[in-house]
Amino acid sequence: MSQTFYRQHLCDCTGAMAQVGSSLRSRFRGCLLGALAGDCLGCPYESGTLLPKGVTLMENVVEFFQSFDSKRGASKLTFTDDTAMARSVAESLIHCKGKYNARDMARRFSEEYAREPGRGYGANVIDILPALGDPNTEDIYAPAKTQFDGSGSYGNGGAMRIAPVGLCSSENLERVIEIARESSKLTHANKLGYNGAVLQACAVHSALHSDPVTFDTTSFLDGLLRVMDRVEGTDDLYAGKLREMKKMLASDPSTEDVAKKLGNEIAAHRSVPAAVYSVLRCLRPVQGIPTDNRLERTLIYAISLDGDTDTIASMAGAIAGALYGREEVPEAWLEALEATADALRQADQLFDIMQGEGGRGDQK
Ligand code: F2R
Ligand code: MG
Ligand code: MG
Repeated sequence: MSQTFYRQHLCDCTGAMAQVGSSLRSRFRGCLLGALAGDCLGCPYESGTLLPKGVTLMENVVEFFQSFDSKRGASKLTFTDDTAMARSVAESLIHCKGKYNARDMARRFSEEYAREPGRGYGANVIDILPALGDPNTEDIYAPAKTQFDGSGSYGNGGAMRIAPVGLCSSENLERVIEIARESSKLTHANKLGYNGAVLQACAVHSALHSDPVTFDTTSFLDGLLRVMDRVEGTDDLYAGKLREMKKMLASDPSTEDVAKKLGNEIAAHRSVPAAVYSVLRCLRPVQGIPTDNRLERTLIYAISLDGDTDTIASMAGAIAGALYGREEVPEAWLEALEATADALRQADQLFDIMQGEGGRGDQK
């Protein structure tokens, strides 16, 4: 099933697979560094920004990116819950040799939160994180099902942390979908929440195995559409947004209109599509963003959508980093951001595990 499914649903739509070992390692690094950078650089804008009169948000973000290097000095730009949880996902996958172990991952979420509760976690998820580390919790998926009177959270907390799952199978997309869905359900039992994570993980996975030179936007979106049509069944929420994106990429609306159409909020269905769109729009130059670096352009654009800036930029950074690789990450970021060494280590360990499985990573 695995390779056939992959080829039918994604690979044949996204150009030749990236087969070269060193370049694939670079993409693993680019993915985790891109996610970290989006979180750290988007964080100062998450709670809204008081803009000087006559200055647009995009102008302000461009200025921030151009000047943070010289302004930072010794203090690092810190990460938030997005990275705190993504690091736990990565660490669990590494510890379990690329396999998903629900209890191990849940315990890591809980311990990470207990260690540093002030990383800006979602207001409701914190109610269940302690139970995820309690060995007396019989059904590890049960706490999430109690959220919001039993409807479960549709926050973007499942999607914001899912990038390592997109890296964890070389050809088996079915496995990526399953781990994304199941691991999100540890905290997000609402289908909008976990399906957002599925879309984000598949976008990372597809970008990882696409050739940035021959990248075809329509094929990339068609691949994701096939997945989401199947995953969502009769719902047409994420699939509908992907279809809408095709039209938007042709008409090129303002960032304000993109935020209205695709969202920029804390809900998964109002933020994951905006992240995917940011990557695709920034394949080509954007008026007002004066950089040739496509990863940097993507983060500036994603933050300029306003709203849940750390999370939308982090998700966009993960996808763009997987596509462009470590080479697109400015050296200044490595100096300025917290925990870049951890991101590099985790990327390398995940890469080595996937290579150790003969590049298959197929077994559960
Ligand atoms: N929490 C934040 N930002 C708030 C400001 C942080 C501030 N800077 C600080 O430092 O304190 N950001 C982080 O939260 C988002 C991820 O949230 P997650 O993990 O999904 O949490 P939760 O609690 O499950 O959901 C978040 C909110 O979504 C609404 N919601 C979810 N499901 C709902 C449902 N079924 N019905 C109604 N509302 C629902 C609620 O308002 C939840 O509190 C990321 O942005 C991350 O950066
Ligand atoms: Mg955050
Ligand atoms: Mg956020």
